Amino acid sequence: MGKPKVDYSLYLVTDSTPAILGDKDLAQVVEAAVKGGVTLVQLRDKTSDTGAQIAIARRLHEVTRRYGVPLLINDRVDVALAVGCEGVHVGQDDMDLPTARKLLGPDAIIGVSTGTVEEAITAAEQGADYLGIGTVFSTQTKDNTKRIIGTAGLRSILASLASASPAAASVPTVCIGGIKPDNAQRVIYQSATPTKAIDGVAVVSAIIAAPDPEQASRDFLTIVRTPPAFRKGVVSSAAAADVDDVAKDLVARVPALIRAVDQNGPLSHNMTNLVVQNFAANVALAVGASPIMANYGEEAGDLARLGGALVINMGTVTPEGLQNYVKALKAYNAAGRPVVFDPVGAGATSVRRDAVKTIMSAGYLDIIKGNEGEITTVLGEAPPTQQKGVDSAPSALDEQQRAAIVRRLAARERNVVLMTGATDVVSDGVRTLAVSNGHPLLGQVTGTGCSLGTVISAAAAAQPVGGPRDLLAAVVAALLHFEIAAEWAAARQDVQGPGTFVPAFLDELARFRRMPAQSELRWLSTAK
Ligand code: 3NM
Ligand code: MG
Repeated sequence: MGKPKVDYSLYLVTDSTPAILGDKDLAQVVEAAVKGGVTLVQLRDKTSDTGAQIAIARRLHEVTRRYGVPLLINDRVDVALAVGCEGVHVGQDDMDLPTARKLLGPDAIIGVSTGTVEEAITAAEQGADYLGIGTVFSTQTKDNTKRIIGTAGLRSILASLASASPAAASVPTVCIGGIKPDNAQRVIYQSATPTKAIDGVAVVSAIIAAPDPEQASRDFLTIVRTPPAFRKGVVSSAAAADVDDVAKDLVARVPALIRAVDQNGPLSHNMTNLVVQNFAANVALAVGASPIMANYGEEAGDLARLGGALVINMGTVTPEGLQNYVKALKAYNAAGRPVVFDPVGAGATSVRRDAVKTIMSAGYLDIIKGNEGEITTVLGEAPPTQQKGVDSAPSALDEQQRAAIVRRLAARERNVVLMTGATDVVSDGVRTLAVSNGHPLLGQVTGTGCSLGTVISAAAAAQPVGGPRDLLAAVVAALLHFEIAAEWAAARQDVQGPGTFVPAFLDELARFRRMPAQSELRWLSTAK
């Protein structure tokens, strides 16, 4: 006999409550799901009497055996023994793993629910065959969930397992809780550490409550086995290179990236605040992009197919606006087009902190840009100074601390993060660099920071669809275009202050985008 080799890719956990199963027959739903490609099934029934559980378990086992898929029983070791199925899944409050192992023997598959690093390492070292890690997102399906860990929590548990011991490093893992077709790829991608990734996803309602469980399973399996559209063609940096080499390499590519915006005229779709719509649209035009200021989420599906990029700027967030951001974010993720998130005033109010959480659990944000307080808030730590408004406060951190925050957030989200300030810090979690271009006049005109998000979206959108795309390089190009144009504008004779600066800045942005030769871009070495 021996232990069967298990494929954890798509793990179906059952639920027989009317709210989820409806009036369907559970055995028929499971058969449809297994036909559709579910690779593992767990009978989870928290209410039925023992006799009824054994009866349904026998019916399910008859189905799963025919398709060569293992059947596990939630919690009930006695039911698993009675039907002779492949194993059990135990929670932290159920029978302990060593006892279950003693009763079921070495060949049984025994999985354990874990929600913390300690629980995960303990279960792995006690010989769990796999770990269920959750709860990832809030879910209606389980009423007593202990904690919502998000993709960041999932990633930190995987990272701890990877370094704890050989048993912990090699234990297969699945994640559970609110996993749906529209978030599974992002969860798999964002939770992966360099040495450990989840082996599959466990779902209840996405399949059991689906009108056609066979089709739902088939579609879900395809999704789980396909890399996300939003990472298509994106180059990833394997290891931190010498910072001078990184800067040199990025700077060398800046002229071509600026010209790409000029030549391609990419769409920059802005869902931005009421204050900056006009200015941001003018900045987009000045750098050669094609702006659309469209705040209605229903439009985003069509707009995402036009090959541009989206800016979500929550500067004047409202409940309706938040729903629109979420719709647009999902549409751009599905189309594989970049999203720039500007968490304006993130630390200022509880509404904004909640908005950040809602947006970040709704989709993948390719690029996050903000000032020191905003980026620190997004990382989930108290901002260094209480923010009074949406404008930048003076820096409370030194450059090393700022770089550490940016690098940590980018590594956690597996994206690109830019923290603006007198010195800007940008990182993809591996490559991190500081840029000290810019001019104080930028701080005296409203909407400049927000319009930088627009320029970044244009640079991100101008990268070739099939790749190679380097979003860190796009951010650096946009930042240098923006800040050096500001320096040139401020240096002009006709610029006397913030009023005359604005038209000069637009002119210099437009002039800069046509400056072709590498030799004219020597000043770019100011990036370090
Ligand atoms: N266990 P859905 S969450 C059964 O966190 C279960 O351990 C969880 O249902 C845990 O896929 C959960 O419908 C319910 O969100 C998952
Ligand atoms: Mg349990």
